[in-house]
Amino acid sequence: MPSFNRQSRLWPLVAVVMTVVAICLLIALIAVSARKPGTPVRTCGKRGGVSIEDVEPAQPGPFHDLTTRELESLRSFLESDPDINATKLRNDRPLGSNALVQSYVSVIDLYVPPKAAVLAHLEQDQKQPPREALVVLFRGDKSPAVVEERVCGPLPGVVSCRMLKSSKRRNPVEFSIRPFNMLEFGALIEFLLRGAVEEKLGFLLRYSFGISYANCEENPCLDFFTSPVSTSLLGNIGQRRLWVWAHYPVEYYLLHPVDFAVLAVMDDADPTTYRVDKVWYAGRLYSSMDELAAGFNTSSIPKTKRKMPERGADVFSSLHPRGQEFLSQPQRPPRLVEPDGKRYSLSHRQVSYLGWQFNLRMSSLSGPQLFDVRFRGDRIAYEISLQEIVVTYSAHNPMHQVTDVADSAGYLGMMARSLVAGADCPESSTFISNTVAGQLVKGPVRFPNAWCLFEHNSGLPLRRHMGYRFVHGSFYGGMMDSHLTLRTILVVGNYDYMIDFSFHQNGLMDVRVSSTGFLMVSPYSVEDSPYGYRVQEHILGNLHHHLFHFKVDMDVGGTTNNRYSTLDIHKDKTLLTTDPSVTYYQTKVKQSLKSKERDALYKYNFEKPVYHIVHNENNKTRFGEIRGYRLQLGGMSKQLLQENKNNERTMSWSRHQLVVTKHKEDERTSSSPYAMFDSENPVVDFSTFSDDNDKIVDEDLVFWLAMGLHHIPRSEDLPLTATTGTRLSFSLTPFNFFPECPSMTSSDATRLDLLNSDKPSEGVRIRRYYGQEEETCALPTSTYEKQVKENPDAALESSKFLGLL
Ligand SMILES: *[C@@H]1O[C@H](CO)[C@@H](O)[C@H](O)[C@H]1NC(C)=O
Ligand SMILES: *[C@@H]1O[C@H](CO)[C@@H](O)[C@H](O)[C@H]1NC(C)=O
Ligand SMILES: *[C@@H]1O[C@H](CO)[C@@H](O)[C@H](O)[C@H]1NC(C)=O
Ligand SMILES: [Cu+2]
Repeated sequence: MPSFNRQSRLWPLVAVVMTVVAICLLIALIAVSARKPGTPVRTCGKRGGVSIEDVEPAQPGPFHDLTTRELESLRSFLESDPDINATKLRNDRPLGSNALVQSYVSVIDLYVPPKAAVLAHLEQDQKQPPREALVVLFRGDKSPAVVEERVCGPLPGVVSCRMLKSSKRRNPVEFSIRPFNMLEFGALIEFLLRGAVEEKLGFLLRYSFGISYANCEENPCLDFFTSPVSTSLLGNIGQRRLWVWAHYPVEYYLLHPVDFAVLAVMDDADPTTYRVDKVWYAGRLYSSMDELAAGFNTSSIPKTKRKMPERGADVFSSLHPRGQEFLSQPQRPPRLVEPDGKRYSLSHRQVSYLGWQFNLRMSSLSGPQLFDVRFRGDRIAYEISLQEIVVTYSAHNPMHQVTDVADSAGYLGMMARSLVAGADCPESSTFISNTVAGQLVKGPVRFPNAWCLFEHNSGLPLRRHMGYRFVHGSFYGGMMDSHLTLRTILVVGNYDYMIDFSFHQNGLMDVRVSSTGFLMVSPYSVEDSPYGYRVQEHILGNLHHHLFHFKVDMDVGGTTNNRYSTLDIHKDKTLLTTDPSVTYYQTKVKQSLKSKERDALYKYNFEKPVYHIVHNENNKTRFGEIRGYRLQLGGMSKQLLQENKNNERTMSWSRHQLVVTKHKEDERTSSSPYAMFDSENPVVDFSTFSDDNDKIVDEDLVFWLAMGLHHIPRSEDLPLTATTGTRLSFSLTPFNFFPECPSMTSSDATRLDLLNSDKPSEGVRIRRYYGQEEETCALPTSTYEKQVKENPDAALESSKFLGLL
């Protein structure tokens, strides 16, 4: 290439660079001279006078979680009452497995007072109903052993613990279908794995997998995971069986199953009676450990031989970053800033935000719950709560085949902890604690980061329009969708379920669930291949179905006098208005009022589009139209299991995407912590809620929503399933409730007009109703690192984890 040519290309470039440098210098000069030397830069977010407090009140309201003081006095009562005689626990000494044959407290939760009494208190200034606790007691001391559910109160000075009575669930409950607990797992390790299994099959495990259940103190030793065998498969509610499968102790162990499992028999409360029924090894089932050992010794059976994977940062299942990063130098990702401080407040678990108000609480049994959700003074919903999380797996191998987990057996609310600022939630979040009690800890345990609350914009406009006009000139009006989100993440074994409640300025609120975490996989085999794909050398990701159930007790317009209608969109065969000789097809809307519970069992039908509306007959719009809220279902999923067979019986709520019932105190929850095992005779059978076929016109209505997704694992689910693509949601949307979009009152808006509509060239007026940004503010520094330094348990809570479930 001739040299003059190159020069002629270089010169313009040099000129551009010089100009840019000069402009930059000029800007810097202006910036320096504008700010007086020595003026400190204000930290962003320090302005604003709202109050954020997360302390326990002396007089907790009707929805407030149990306080430390209440939990402590309740514990003393349970330990001293002769009828209950709960085992005295000490924080410094773990309970031995013989605790299973004593009386002990499995979990304690607030027993929310009856709705009528709460409403009388909130609306008619009546006295607050007494606060009570629900206590789940494992009565290993009784013969036969049972689980008792008791309601204890009034708090804090408990005087009695009555047995919970409900026409829709039995109490006491069979001991065999009790939720999981750590004592049982401890006993499994001690008596079965390190005991009988190691004794009879330790040599086989070491030959096949390189390690076994021996000398776990010094050497790497096999890990284990359990799959419940529900009672419908056993035909006997009194039996308790778990498949206990072996895994390599590598981050993360569930991605390293080996082809070995034992079926543990745990019918009796006394762990010394635990025994092994069947054994699975190298793709075959054996009726006893002796049968397997004999076959192995005579080499008359297939054997398997593997080495333990390397335990390091490079293993495919670890969460250490790896591979080529795209930035040549790391740069910090975008962050959220609240330039003028927080626009929401929190006081005693009550949140207020731009017209919204709600109370939050964490049920130890079933997870997050909101109460008395209001927008601009009107109650929309009395309760919005998670009821159950289910995952049903499919497989050839016997462990995974029967794994249908109903996660409330893990006490969902206890799994809400350790949210990380700058990873799980924006750094600007308010973290909210959760205090729990039960199981193996004496004193109440406080998890500081169980929830996070933050205002953010999704980077999307809530509404906007650029109006092109021929005559009067164009204009623009719009605003970002800044909204408040309350988040919690429940870690149930391998999976992490993120649950978000979001409150938008147009009166819409939505509830989102996303799944992340590790897959539960099978050792790879040809027989398992109809159920998923081989995603790594030794594993296959099994097809499974995630299901979530929510209760939404709607009180639209602040009353308990509601109706449920669908607005059905029909095909309309009509005549062309301008030419009645022409047949014309379009669509029309027809309101269909549902009068009885059995008319309100909704199954999604692609052929019949509908809106679900809850409305109030005595409170229509000024034009006489229905006025209410719409329930938008954004996460429906078809449950394909056979109705009333196997484990499906305990998740009958998953048959319908929406069910509407009349509110009843006896129908508080659609599932129970026994659902993991109780399919032979479900303790709570949701399908019976509609059996009495109550009238649902002008009644207090409860909407039950099921969501889900089928998950066919793929290699990109390694090492973790991502939340993108797993989001499910439902929304409560005002429908004719307000005369116009409520966000019109928001000062978040921006408007553009021409200064002179006849002469666009004269310029544009930009109005930002929140005011112009003038000053610079500094990015607030993260307080998370400091919090963790002061209290390591705020982050990983490892010491507490051992004490709880
Ligand atoms: C209470 O429990 C303890 C320990 O399990 C037991 O020794 C004692 O006999 C029980 N007392 C009553 C009254 O049942
Ligand atoms: C099988 O062989 C192992 C080790 O050689 C031995 O300990 C065990 O007792 C044998 N078991 C049976 C059932 O033959
Ligand atoms: C109608 O609803 C509004 C709130 O949306 C409430 O203020 C008013 O009292 C209601 N009227 C009747 C007749 O219930
Ligand atoms: Cu999944």
